[in-house]
Amino acid sequence: MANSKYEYVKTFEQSTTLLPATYIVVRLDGRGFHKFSAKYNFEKPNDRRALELMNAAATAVMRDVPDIGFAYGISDEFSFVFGRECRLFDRRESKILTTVISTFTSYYVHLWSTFFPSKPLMPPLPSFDGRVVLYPSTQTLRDYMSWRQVDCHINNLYNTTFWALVQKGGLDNAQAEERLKGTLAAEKNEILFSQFGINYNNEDEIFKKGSIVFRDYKIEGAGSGNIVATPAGSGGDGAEMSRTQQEKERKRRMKAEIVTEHTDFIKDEFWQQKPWLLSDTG
Ligand code: DGT
Ligand code: MG
Ligand code: MG
Ligand code: MG
Ligand code: MG
Repeated sequence: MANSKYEYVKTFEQSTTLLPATYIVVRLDGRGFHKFSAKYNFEKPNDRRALELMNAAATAVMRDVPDIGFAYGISDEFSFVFGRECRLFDRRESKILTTVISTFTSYYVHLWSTFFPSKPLMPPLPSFDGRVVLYPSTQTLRDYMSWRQVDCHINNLYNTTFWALVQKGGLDNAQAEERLKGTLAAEKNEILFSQFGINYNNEDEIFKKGSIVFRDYKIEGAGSGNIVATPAGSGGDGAEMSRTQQEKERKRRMKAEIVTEHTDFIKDEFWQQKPWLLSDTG
């Protein structure tokens, strides 16, 4: 394209390049979902259809953006994790963030009617904001993940007890809030059990643990037996991959089945069983 006298305006463009060798986390969150969930009568405290819609949208994002290693969702939020060696968009922050947010939002709207067939979406339509956070080590990334899963647990125990007091215990919202003020987890468990016969341990895992979405190479490799899993976005030994290697890795990711689990990943076991999710170089 010929240069025009206007081209100089490009020099005003700025972009942030994300630090190399760090995990990239994009966390998105529904805007005003307090109101949005009320408008569509989401079940309280948890609406399974709403959570499954979030998971379906996240799965679609992972299919469209193979560089994403895995994702974790609770409530109206989802965190997408890119491996430390990820080269997507030369690690330009705005490209990565906006691609994830807009792809997720599109699929959320597109898939809405599958999960809420009798509730057509009407404006104001759902939207999501997001941020990028970098984690320099596997430990800090795992602590980030654990922070979100602990949040899921704390919120869910609170909400489950709160709504039991309101829906079954006849308290109004303010009374339920007052009843729970300052209570520890054990007390909430006790209220649930002694007052309502609910054993919190038997609540659905999707509510207690949230949803982790990842590529399951084991299932894919079960037949051929020779799938060598490498950590997300890396050459396995921390070395830069050649172009052909990168292309091969990309194809392998695109072929892998994307699965959702509701499982504890604060303990080591989950990560040990899926070594391709984390780079183990520190
Ligand atoms: P924000 O994020 O600052 O724009 O504002 P909100 O209203 O989205 O607040 P946030 O993200 O802190 O909290 C999520 C809200 O979404 C919270 O009010 C509860 C609601 N929500 C999320 N999942 C469910 C669900 O499964 N059932 C119901 N009833 N509400 C839900
Ligand atoms: Mg927010
Ligand atoms: Mg929100
Ligand atoms: Mg939220
Ligand atoms: Mg363009």
